[in-house]
Amino acid sequence: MTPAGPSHVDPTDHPFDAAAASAARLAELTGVDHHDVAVVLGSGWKPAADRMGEVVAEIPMTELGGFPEASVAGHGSTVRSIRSGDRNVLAFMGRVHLYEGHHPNVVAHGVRTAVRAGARVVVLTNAAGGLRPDMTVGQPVLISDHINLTGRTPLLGTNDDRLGPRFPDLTDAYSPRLRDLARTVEPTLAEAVYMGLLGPAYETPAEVRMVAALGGELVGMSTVLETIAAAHAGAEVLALSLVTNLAAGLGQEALDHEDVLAVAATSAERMGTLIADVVGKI
Ligand code: 8IG
Repeated sequence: MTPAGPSHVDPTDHPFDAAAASAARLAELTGVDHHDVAVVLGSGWKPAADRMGEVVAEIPMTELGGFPEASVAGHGSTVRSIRSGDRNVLAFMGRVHLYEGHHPNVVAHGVRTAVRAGARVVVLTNAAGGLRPDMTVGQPVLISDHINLTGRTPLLGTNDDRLGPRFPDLTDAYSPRLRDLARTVEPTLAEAVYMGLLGPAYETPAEVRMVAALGGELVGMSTVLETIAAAHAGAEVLALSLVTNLAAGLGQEALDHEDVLAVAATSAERMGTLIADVVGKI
């Protein structure tokens, strides 16, 4: 589980220095000296990257240092530098999850790298299970807040003040300004509270009832640590979930990752347009 890469700075113990090294390497490899907006594309959102503008450079994430080698051979994630209007967008075509066994600082490394590269806005996307009765499969939902039930945080350990404060305020972690802006693109966008769990098993029906009792409206296995890292660093976050299934016990069928991917593929075009339009207005 040791993150590999040319920077040889390990985000686990040195998150700031690792992010600074990766940001420097990013500038070197892309020829783009700063990025304004970062977008993390989760399951089903990758086609969105093709609609955000002109691809200036695309490189394997492992080239930046601090990112783990791909767990599936030949499926290493890349990062794109995209010119969108007068802005430079850094699009991560995939992410690192806690359930893969990585340290929270490795999960947060992409966001921290983007912030070091200049990004003041971080757009996080994911696929999630929906709990609310009005939610339908294939629907995009804005995350208004989260409950971090992973039991982890990228702020664990001695705080490095260069990253952010010891005790960051998360009240407006999911930027009200950016949520309003997203609704100017798509006025029908619903909002929900996302509960982040470790995974990788989907919940039991009893756990889904627990999530609902605690105020969770979406369930997923990503995003919350990235949001904490971004907010800690003073960046604004916009987060979007694609509801790819109803949470366990609420739908008719057993949960299957293939179905999740199929829903995501069907929604890709709409999600791509949505995210591209939002990024264009940021
Ligand atoms: I896609 O139902 C997707 N990711 N925890 N539960 C959790 N994560 C998910 C789910 C789900 N669907």
